[in-house]
Amino acid sequence: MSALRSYPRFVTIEGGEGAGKTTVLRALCEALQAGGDEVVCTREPGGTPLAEMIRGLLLDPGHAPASAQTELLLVFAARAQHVAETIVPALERGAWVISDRFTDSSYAYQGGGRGLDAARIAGLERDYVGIEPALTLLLDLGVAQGRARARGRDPRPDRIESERDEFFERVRAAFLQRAQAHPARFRVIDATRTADVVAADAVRALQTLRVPA
Ligand code: T5A
Repeated sequence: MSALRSYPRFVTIEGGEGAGKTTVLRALCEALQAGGDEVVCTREPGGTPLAEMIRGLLLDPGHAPASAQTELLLVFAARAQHVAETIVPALERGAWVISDRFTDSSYAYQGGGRGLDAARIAGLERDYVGIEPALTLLLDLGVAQGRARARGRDPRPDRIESERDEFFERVRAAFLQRAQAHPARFRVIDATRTADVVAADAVRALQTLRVPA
């Protein structure tokens, strides 16, 4: 049995660079708000003032290179604050929480990308996070296509975006492995299609969730 508490209104969006997560986040939040539900739309690293400051440290190209361990601890420091200050209070009052990235990103980037041991990440998840989403939408597309989209949005790469293609191939493989290992929680969405089609798929997946009234 999982040591993590699963909340039925907690949904995460995952994927590599430029996969379209922000675009899907907007579509899900609008769909829930149109139904009159309270929804907290958030992101990682970030989602609180302190966690957004940690995001700045993590992504600032001027801080390269951080050791893989430092990077892991920083993403979990930001996540611990995000969970305590934003996510759990919202879920406890019955709101939806939709997060652009969560712990699966650490398994993919720090585990797959940087090569850190998944057991170590699982220990931090158990000790400092303690919760998991009911639904994770993994937007999957090739590395070259994703990087081209991300560059189209902002041509200046941040510290992690400056990594080589091989790094992002390992990230993608790790995400797909996570999806395979947790089939009840994950839906893999083909993100090569147009933004509208991808968003519609994501909204349909959300509608399959069983939530208490
Ligand atoms: N990180 C994060 C870790 O290493 N460990 C962790 O534990 C966590 C939580 C920041 C970085 O932090 C790392 C991973 C990241 O490197 P981020 O801000 O989520 O995370 O970084 P990105 O993945 O770089 O976010 P992007 O904003 O680049 O990508 P999105 O959100 O996936 O894509 P989006 O929606 O902004 O779209 C990008 C562009 O493509 C277009 C959009 O209009 C936009 O211009 N687009 C499409 N075009 C064609 N077809 C579609 N279907 C499209 N969907 C969007």
